[in-house]
Amino acid sequence: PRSTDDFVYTTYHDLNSIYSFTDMLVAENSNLVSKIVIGQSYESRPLNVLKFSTGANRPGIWIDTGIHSREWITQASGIWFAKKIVTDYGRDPVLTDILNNYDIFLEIVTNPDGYAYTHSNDRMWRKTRKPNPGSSCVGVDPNRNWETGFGGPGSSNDPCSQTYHGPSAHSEPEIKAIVDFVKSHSNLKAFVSIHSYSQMLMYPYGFTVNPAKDQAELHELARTAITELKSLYNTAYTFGNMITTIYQADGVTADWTYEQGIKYSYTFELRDTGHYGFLLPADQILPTAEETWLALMAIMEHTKNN
Ligand code: ING
Ligand code: ZN
Repeated sequence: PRSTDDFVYTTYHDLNSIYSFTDMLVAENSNLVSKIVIGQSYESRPLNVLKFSTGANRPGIWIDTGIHSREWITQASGIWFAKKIVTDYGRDPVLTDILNNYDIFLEIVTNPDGYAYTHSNDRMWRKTRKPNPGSSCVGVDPNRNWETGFGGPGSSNDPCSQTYHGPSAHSEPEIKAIVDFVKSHSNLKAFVSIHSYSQMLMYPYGFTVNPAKDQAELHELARTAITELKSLYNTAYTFGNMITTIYQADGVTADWTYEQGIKYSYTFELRDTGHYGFLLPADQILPTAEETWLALMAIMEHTKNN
């Protein structure tokens, strides 16, 4: 494709194709979108974040997809969200109002080494691709590598486990780059990390059963968001705090971002509930992205109004 209008949103794309999509989107919309490189992956790939901004010194909303590389519906949805934002700005009054007050940051390929590996070697690769000294097993679970609850029982000490937490908190360059970005930005108001699959919308905590101090508000906003999502194609989501909705998970993204003071810290698990699992057919990309966008809009609108 020579423009993002020609780009095919209804198939899965490899890493280079996503990088070229990103560059085209920035070139076509340079007044609205820029590319920030927040760091490099272990294998030296750029960690690209799209910044959608219409003015200086705005608070921010963060969205990431693809932190687990095999969850292909999430990167595909992220691509569609990026195009949706540039299409709707100036047309959809709610999104326009959001972008006139907030910057949106979108990291589409949060684990690029893993994503490349899902194309070249192993479609089911989840973790990073950093070797583990003393083990023949490669990689750390990037959703167990965060400082909050790091090393707890909802993660593994075993480098061969899919939930290996890594040698220390923020040991993975892909995570450290986000940590540094969040701290230096210091004014993010919402942080949404997108996974698949299970059709869930969750808020902190994953590491403790103690309720988050904003639990009541986070719960009601989650209910609103999944009601919006369901209105499009009748897709049913469950919602609640992570530890009761899915299971105890220690060192996860949303617990750390919440503890940094980002009240609207959420994690999605997109389609489906297990029939196709990570191998969701490409004909579900468009409906999944569209319905998820409605939930994201509900979260962003609430963030703007609070
Ligand atoms: N599942 C998530 C995992 O990392 C999760 C579930 C997400 C737990 C967020 C806690 C917080 O285990 C997948 N599919 O990645
Ligand atoms: Zn995941």
